[in-house]
Amino acid sequence: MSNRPARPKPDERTGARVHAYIGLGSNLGDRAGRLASARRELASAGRILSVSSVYETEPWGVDEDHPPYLNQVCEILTELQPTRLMNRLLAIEEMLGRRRKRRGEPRIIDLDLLLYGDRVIDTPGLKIPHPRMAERAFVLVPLAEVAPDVVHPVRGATPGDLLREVDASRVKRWDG
Ligand code: PH2
Ligand code: MG
Ligand code: MG
Repeated sequence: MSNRPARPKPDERTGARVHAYIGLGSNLGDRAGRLASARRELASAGRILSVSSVYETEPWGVDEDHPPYLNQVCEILTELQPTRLMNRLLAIEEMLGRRRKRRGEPRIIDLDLLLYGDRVIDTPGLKIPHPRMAERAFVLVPLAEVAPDVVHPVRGATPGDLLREVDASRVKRWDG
């Protein structure tokens, strides 16, 4: 039996198609291989419209001795409601082998829901836009590449606007 996440059931779909942006990250094991597997599995969440370059980035907001990350952003067109989409991302993480123990620990794969159209959601279980995305060069650089005109619905700013407020000097394009 496969442990692949099942295709969305009809009742999980809204019928409305929404552009959503997913941040991918890995700093443990076969980082590029995990990003590639995650991109393949994202097809179960929607149609992949664009994929940024892969960037190698310093660990941010965690112990400095953590290994460097590979980060990337994908744009998808999804019919899943936000909570369903989030649950699917968690299922893909788990299927690729992630087991959560402590917050901020190195991980083989992390899939963050950054933006879901222009929706703003602030519930205990789900916060969109991702609460820390506007401060994170490792998100903003790849997001600017795939969606230079997208507007952060709380800040009213594009990725390029937000990048002027952060240090992106150590976000380097990664060629393998
Ligand atoms: N993710 C974190 C914490 N710090 N730093 C980088 N460079 N890239 C990440 O994806 C990342 C991080 C928590 O999810
Ligand atoms: Mg994260
Ligand atoms: Mg996460």
